[in-house]
Amino acid sequence: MKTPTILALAAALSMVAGASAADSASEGRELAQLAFSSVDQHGNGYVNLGDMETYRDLVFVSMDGDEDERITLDEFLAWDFGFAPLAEDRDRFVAYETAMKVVFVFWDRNGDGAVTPAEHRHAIVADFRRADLDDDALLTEAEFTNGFSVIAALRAAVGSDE
Ligand SMILES: [Ca+2]
Ligand SMILES: [Ca+2]
Ligand SMILES: [Ca+2]
Repeated sequence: MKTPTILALAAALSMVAGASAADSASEGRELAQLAFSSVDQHGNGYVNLGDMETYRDLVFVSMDGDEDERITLDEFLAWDFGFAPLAEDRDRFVAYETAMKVVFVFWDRNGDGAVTPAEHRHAIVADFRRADLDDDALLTEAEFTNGFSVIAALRAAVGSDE
């Protein structure tokens, strides 16, 4: 009875592994699209700076575990855009964490080891403008998923090239 059970388990595991390998190429992109739909609360396919600020404020509050209006590196690393499990699956966790630290250093403009709401807002507005390729003050899903710095950095770190 043991052998069939082990074989069945092995077959089941390889099916799971096969499925996750097939999915993983597009997972980074899907996470980016998911992030976009969270920002695009009206579901109309683009976001403006107001949508971004609403979302940014929610994200800031959810990252700020001790509610002191400052995001420390630990608080930032504890927060997950959804990329951490993907990074682990792909043995890219070091690259992922490095990307997160780089983002944090950019956000922490005065280098005091914490990101304030003003620093966070400044960074997100700058990222928005950089991603807005046609300069119409709106980000389409493509502009966001390909050009928004945090998302682009995390996608690159986990090896999502699509
Ligand atoms: Ca805090
Ligand atoms: Ca700071
Ligand atoms: Ca645009």
